[in-house]
Amino acid sequence: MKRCRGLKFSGLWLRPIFLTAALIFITNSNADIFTNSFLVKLHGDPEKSLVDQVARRNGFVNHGPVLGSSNEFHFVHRAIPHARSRRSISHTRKLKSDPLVAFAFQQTGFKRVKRGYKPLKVEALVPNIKLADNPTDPYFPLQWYLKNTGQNGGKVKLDLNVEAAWAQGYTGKNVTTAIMDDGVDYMHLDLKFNYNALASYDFSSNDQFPYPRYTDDWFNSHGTRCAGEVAAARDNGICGVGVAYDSKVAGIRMLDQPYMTDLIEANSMGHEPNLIDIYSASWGPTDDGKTVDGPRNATMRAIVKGVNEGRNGKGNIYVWASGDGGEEDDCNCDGYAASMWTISINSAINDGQNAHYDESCSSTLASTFSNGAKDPNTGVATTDLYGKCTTTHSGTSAAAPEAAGVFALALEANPNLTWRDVQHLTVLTSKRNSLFDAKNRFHWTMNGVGLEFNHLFGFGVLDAGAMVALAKQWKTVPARYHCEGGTIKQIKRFSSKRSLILQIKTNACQNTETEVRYLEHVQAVITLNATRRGDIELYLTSPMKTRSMILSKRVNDDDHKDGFMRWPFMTTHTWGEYPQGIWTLEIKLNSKVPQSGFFKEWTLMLHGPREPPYNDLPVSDPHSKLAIVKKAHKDRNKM
Ligand SMILES: *[C@@H]1O[C@H](CO)[C@@H](O)[C@H](O)[C@H]1NC(C)=O
Ligand SMILES: *[C@@H]1O[C@H](CO)[C@@H](O)[C@H](O)[C@H]1NC(C)=O
Ligand SMILES: *[C@@H]1O[C@H](CO)[C@@H](O)[C@H](O)[C@H]1NC(C)=O
Ligand SMILES: *[C@@H]1O[C@H](CO)[C@@H](O)[C@H](O)[C@H]1NC(C)=O
Ligand SMILES: [Ca+2]
Ligand SMILES: [Ca+2]
Ligand SMILES: [Ca+2]
Repeated sequence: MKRCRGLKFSGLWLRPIFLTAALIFITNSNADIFTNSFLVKLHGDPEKSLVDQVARRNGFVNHGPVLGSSNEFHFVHRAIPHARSRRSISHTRKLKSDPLVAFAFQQTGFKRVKRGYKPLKVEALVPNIKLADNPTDPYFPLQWYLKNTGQNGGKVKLDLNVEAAWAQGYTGKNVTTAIMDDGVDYMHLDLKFNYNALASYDFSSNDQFPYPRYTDDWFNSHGTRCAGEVAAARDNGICGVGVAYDSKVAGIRMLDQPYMTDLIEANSMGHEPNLIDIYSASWGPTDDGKTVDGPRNATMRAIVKGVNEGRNGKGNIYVWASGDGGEEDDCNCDGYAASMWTISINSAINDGQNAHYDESCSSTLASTFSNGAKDPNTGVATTDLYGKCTTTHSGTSAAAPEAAGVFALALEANPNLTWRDVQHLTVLTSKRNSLFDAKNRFHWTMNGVGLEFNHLFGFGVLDAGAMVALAKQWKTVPARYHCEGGTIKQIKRFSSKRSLILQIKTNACQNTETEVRYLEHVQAVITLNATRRGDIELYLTSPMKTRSMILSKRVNDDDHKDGFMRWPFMTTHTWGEYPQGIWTLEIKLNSKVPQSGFFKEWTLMLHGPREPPYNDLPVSDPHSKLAIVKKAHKDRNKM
């Protein structure tokens, strides 16, 4: 953890406790695979020719610096198999004995899966409906997520409201979204002219050309489909149109090798952070409902660096698909989706229900649209491999790029937006519309400052028209602080008969340098174990009485050893609330058979500004969320 103290989070130095919490992840099931990639640190600031020489004389190839570092490099050994079950001790030892090598660390391999891939037939269907002011692209009428006219049983106007953004003149100009995936067919005539080659790279095979690898079943069509949703060209007679059809897409190919490594993820998420504005990821740890996994060391450093330094200091926007594990999984067990630095996006289908594969969790910020209705023509229409089009792109995979497209429109409307501004805009302009839980478990609830949220959908569906309008007049939110609100460290037993209720009373670092008065994200960093991890349910209640389910029951998770080790459960539901007072954590074991467990530690981390965030923003609509929250903040300050 030696880099920890040196990490800068949003312009502020953090206490080690939080860093430890955020950086350590349980990596049990992944410890058995070793790859042929090594992280190698050299002494001093060696020139490239010297680095190459060190690599060569030890039998390696130098794949370049890690995160732009001057002394950390990615070495690959061609003679070691890509994946094996033992460490290559002799190769590591040889490297370490080189006088120029400070340390060498062989990368473990783990699984990262695409969200929503199913091998699907390509459609030849070309409808010839044309509407006056609509894009003339043949698939546009099938893009109900852009304009829902009730086609195929959908709900009229339940869409991203992009036309209202286009009408204001915003189409994504000069904004680049990177699709971190299995490649992008950049020869596709609907993508070719919006392809940003300079910002693209292939980390799966280390070259400049992230072209998808051919397979008979079109397995590697995922990235191309995502790219089309963001930036397919308008009025060219080909396929449909992207949300931000004048924006650029970069291809970052990084999912197509036998195992994922920390270095591939880190290099991808840190690639060209001043050329790339938005990174879209539609993959993550396996959605099997029993995995607890997240970004490793270098990847975590890449995200933090992107958020603090990317986009010339305004911060990169990382958009994440919340996961396809359905009811059986909880996206707070996915450290990428649950991170404060990613915007995780869930999906609704064309009539407003959640999709059956949707995961729920309290860290989801908002939703867009995907497939799942009975009518098979209600998938996501977009570009496909080799010049084709599809109508059946699917999963939360399809939802994340739609959000990336909407954020591209907002960044064109106001290039000054920081990564936090984009999250605030998302909270303030997303709509409940007619989104609902098909199973009637999760209801829309008002938080302490009048913001409506739903455990499945976050603050609702993105509204591009409203977002660009507010983006245009936006004033950057005040500085963010990180306050450790309190810690309970004590071993306490709980069981299926007896829940455990813990409370932390906090003044939110009042009268210190890190005082937080208006919440953004809240984390409960928790260590505990149980005889069955999947039966644990956790609830966090704020001083303003907003109750977040920070962990739901996961029926497949039968872990009985690891539990959670300083796991940062995150909630967005208390956004805008005042953090002072009593926070309550409720630990339940929801099981018919007797189970028990031990609580060990809970640290409450509060994040947000000290100054009221929307003071300088004019209110035009008294019923807007902005008006409601501003009034709540004002009333509070009178108290
Ligand atoms: C992260 O990497 C640094 C070196 O780059 C190392 O010193 C530290 O121990 C690592 N932390 C973890 C949690 O593995
Ligand atoms: C386009 O974006 C780049 C950074 O991504 C910026 O440096 C440049 O000024 C922008 N150009 C225009 C015309 O806005
Ligand atoms: C962006 O910031 C610059 C410099 O602070 C300012 O001049 C400009 O008006 C801002 N643009 C918008 C759209 O807010
Ligand atoms: C959980 O932790 C307690 C206290 O450290 C330990 O005694 C117990 O064996 C652990 N239980 C499980 C199921 O691992
Ligand atoms: Ca390639
Ligand atoms: Ca087109
Ligand atoms: Ca998941």
